[in-house]
Amino acid sequence: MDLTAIRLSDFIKSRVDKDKLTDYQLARVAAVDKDSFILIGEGGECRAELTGKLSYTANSPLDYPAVGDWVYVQYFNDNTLALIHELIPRKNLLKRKTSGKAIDIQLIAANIDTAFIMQSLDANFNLQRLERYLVVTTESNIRPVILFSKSDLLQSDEIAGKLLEVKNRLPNVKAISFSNLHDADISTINNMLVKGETFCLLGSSGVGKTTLLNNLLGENTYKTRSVRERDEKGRHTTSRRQLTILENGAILIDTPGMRELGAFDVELGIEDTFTEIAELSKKCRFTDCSHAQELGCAVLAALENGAIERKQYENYIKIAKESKHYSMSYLEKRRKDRDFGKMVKSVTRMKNSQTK
Ligand SMILES: Nc1nc2c(ncn2[C@@H]2O[C@H](COP(=O)(O)OP(=O)(O)O)[C@@H](O)[C@H]2O)c(=O)[nH]1
Ligand SMILES: [Mg+2]
Ligand SMILES: [Zn+2]
Repeated sequence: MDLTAIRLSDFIKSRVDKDKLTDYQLARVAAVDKDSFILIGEGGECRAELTGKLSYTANSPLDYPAVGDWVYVQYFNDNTLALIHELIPRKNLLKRKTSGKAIDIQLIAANIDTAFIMQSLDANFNLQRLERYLVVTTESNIRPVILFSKSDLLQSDEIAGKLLEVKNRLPNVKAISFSNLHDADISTINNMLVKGETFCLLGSSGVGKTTLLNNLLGENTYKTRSVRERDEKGRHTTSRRQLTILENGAILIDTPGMRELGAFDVELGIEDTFTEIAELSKKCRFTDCSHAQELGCAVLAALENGAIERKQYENYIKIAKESKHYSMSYLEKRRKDRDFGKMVKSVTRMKNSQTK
């Protein structure tokens, strides 16, 4: 297979260490299932595992391969199994905080050019949640496009009203409505898929992401549902290919629905999404104004006189707080893990020196 088919973009090419290519080949991660991976590479598709060294030296979830990652691999058994030696530095990475109390990171996808942020126009429509997705994608330098699905369920004037609401609140983002039931809409989206780019589908579960992917795949290619395959022992494997090469050469990554999208350390994303508030905050009396209660706060003044929407302001405050909280707790946790690691190592050293 020609590697350009899996979009070895110039950006990634510039990060490949040519010396490593005497021992390793390049491949892209198409699916992740606990410790096992599916890769697409020159030899086509195959299962892969990590080398012991990679697992051993990894000291954060960020060091493990994600869907969309480019990796250095070695093939075995007639190219039916590969070992992943190393990650190629990422262009970007979408991640979220794992649900529950423990603060940890779950990787969503790497090396994305454009994100289709999907909401269905019925019960799922929510501007606050859109802003949250926008913060995270712009922070990662991913171009966001908003897709509102299930337009077949609403009257056209209702749809126009919702699109207007979005335009007022998020004037700089492209947003369209579509239905998975209408072929013309599917070809509109198909035309947005550029050869040579990696797109990903983001949004709550049930909004129609997988249906859209299947529609874009059309009749000529496999359907994602048929990916349930048997492993060598005849068991059904549950891992599903998440990265797909479309006929026109674009790459599309489907992601499982996300209940929480962690806004870790997303200062830039917040500024680029809440542009009005960011602009106003330059006029606050204090440069470190939190826009919560300070005197001379230009944001609070704009809120008072109705220049910014209260809902938008509240969402801004919420995401900004979370971002601070998660990045602090995450750093704290990492520091503790590291200290614990050091302690284990020094205890081991002590033991070793005692037994000598
Ligand atoms: N009415 C309507 N139903 C849709 C549309 N797109 C998807 N669905 C239905 O919504 C449900 C969830 O779709 P799915 O693609 O699995 O959503 P995902 O969880 O985002 O991948 C399925 O029952 C689909 O048939 C649409 O445009 N209109
Ligand atoms: Mg799905
Ligand atoms: Zn302020």
